[in-house]
Amino acid sequence: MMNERFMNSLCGKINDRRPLWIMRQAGRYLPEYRALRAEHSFEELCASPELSAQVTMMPMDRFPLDAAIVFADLMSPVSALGIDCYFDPGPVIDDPIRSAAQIRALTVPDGPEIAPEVPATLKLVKQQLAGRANLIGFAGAPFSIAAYLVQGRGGKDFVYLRALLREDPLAFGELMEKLAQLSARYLIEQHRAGADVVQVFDSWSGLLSLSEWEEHMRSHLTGLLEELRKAGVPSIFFANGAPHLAEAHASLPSDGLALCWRSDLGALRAKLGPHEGAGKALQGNLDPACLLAGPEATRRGTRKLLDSVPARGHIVNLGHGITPDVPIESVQAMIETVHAEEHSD
Ligand code: 1CP
Repeated sequence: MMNERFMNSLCGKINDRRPLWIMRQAGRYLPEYRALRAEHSFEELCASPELSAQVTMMPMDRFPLDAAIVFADLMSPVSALGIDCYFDPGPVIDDPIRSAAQIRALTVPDGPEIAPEVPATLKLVKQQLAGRANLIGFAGAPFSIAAYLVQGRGGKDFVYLRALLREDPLAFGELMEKLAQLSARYLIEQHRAGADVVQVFDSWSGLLSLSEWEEHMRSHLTGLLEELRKAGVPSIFFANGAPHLAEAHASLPSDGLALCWRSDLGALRAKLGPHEGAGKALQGNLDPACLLAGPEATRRGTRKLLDSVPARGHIVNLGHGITPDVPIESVQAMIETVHAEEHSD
């Protein structure tokens, strides 16, 4: 049976119920993932399309989710720029990009040369899904990839990237432009390989003020999303930790906007107007901490979310990735609550 609920909601069509998937649904909260990780490093999993496809399918085989997201990482495409990146457990770059000369030296390769294992994984997953759920490809937004490239590892405030912006805005802009190109080419290849839609993850966009974002980021994100539109690739833009940018993000040329739990999706829907074909799908945004709090708290949180956001054009998800220590019962409670909703609009 074909399941197009996710794409229907993205396009603002009426559905029998709201679609649901979970950011980071293929990860460490699953015992079968932890078992596979006991045998293989994260890099080994990512390098093998067979293993990546197996991990992508893990949550799909366990739960009736409406979309699968390809197993890869935000940093998967950067080796195509000639940058070495490894995981401990998050991304680490021993020789971070901190100078204009390093930025100038980066060249963006053609699409087929960018992380070819990811399109190869998508082809395998597409076959294995056989239409029972939609398939999502993804890449990082320029600012969020740069956060790791410039800092050298994960963090909370990415002060080296913000320092680069103040010290040399031209070099910062060149880095954003190259990373936007990289993501656009990579995402078009993922769509060709079978992704129905692609999600652009801007995990660190909230670190800029609205005026800095308007001055330094809007044009790069618009360029990236316009390129996807021109190539016929449906897109969702995800912004974490950036409620002050929500309306600016809503005006970007993406088909859907996903926000973290700090934003009020119902209030945003009221401002944007209904999604009836022309318009924007909204995705999210249950606090992942509800799942950690257990199945009862998850049911309450999910019901509240469903009550506060009109069903049409709403894709249910968490506001950020599922954390490794959540009980599986909480995931089941979230799914059951979404499935139990009486269809109202
Ligand atoms: O098994 C392990 O130890 C590796 C843990 C892990 C996993 C499962 C990492 C390292 N990445 C991933 C997979 C991953 N990463 C997916 C695949 C889909 C899925 O699991 O369902 C996706 C979409 C990502 C994207 C990603 N990686 C983002 C963007 C989304 C977000 O959460 O904001 C970011 C910021 C990363 C960086 C990253 N990779 C891994 C870790 C632990 C981190 C965070 C590092 C940090 O900032 O501290």
